[in-house]
Amino acid sequence: MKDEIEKIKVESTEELKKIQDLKELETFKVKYLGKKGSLTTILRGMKDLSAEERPVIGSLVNQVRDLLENLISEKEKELQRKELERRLQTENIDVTEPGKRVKLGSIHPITQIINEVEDIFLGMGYEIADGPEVEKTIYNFDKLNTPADHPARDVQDTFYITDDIVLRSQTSPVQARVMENQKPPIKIICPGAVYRSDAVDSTHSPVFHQLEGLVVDKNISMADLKGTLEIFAKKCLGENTKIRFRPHHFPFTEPSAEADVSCFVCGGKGCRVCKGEGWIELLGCGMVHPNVLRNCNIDPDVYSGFAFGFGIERIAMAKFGIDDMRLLYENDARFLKQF
Ligand code: 2NL
Repeated sequence: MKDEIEKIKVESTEELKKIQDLKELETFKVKYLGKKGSLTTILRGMKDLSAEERPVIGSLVNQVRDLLENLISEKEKELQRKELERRLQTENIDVTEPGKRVKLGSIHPITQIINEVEDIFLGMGYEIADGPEVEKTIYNFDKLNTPADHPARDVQDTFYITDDIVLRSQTSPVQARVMENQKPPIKIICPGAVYRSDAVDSTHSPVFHQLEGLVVDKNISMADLKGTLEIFAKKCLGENTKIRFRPHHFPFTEPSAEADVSCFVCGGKGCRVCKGEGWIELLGCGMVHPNVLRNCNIDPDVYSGFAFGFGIERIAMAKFGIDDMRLLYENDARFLKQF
């Protein structure tokens, strides 16, 4: 049995020298020291030895096992070092290689129009106001002089969350909130997403964008409204743009009007963009209804105001010559990068 152990010692140390990688080393470990390994088998066979032989053989096996364990651990460190060196040599990164160019996106046409209109009104001393898109009916309708039986409140047109919470159908509730919380003078614009229960087609989307403006102060008149919107139209669509006002009705303004601008493509002669009319409908506007002022704790005998509102998509489509609104929401880079 001594010879057998000696043989295992010589053979295994020779074999270990030839091992090249960690996987081979693991196989080696199992072969000699594993549950069914040759040294373990010898230890198991010791029960058949005499009482004199047993301690001698036992200590011999232990010596060889200790030796192998030490050699294996050294070999393991050596192989790990070699593996690290190999990886450091092969996995090096050429930091001088040019990087992959990240494609730059472009500003969405809707955002471009919002930015442009914001700049025009900021230049006239307006502030930008923001508010919730999930809104109480009292702000979306009641305070804006749109009573419970008004057709605009129909569930057919508005997305109701509960009986008294809706997805805002206009940005005016933001203005009602500002009037409640701030004393005049008020000069604000409110851009943002609004929601209406419309079927999708080339000119309708259940989510679109509006920009409304509001001025409240002492002695604000229809002349201020007309002057302001004329300057806006010229700055937005070109200095030669003319503007005209037609009587209209909105529940939150009195009097109310719609404003058209001379076609910025043909200058008024009539073309495809203005459908031969020479004029393009731009926005709705009017003098803030006294009931609206009162509902927002502003005394209509002291203060007056004007307000206006328009759809951003309509302006973007007219300005960029886009004939289908759906293109604005599909996020197709081939379309968007043209603007
Ligand atoms: C349109 C017309 C309009 C307003 C919006 C407004 C807001 C307050 C008080 C009074 Cl808080 N008026 N906003 C007024 C007239 C017209 O929008 O066609 N929008 C797309």
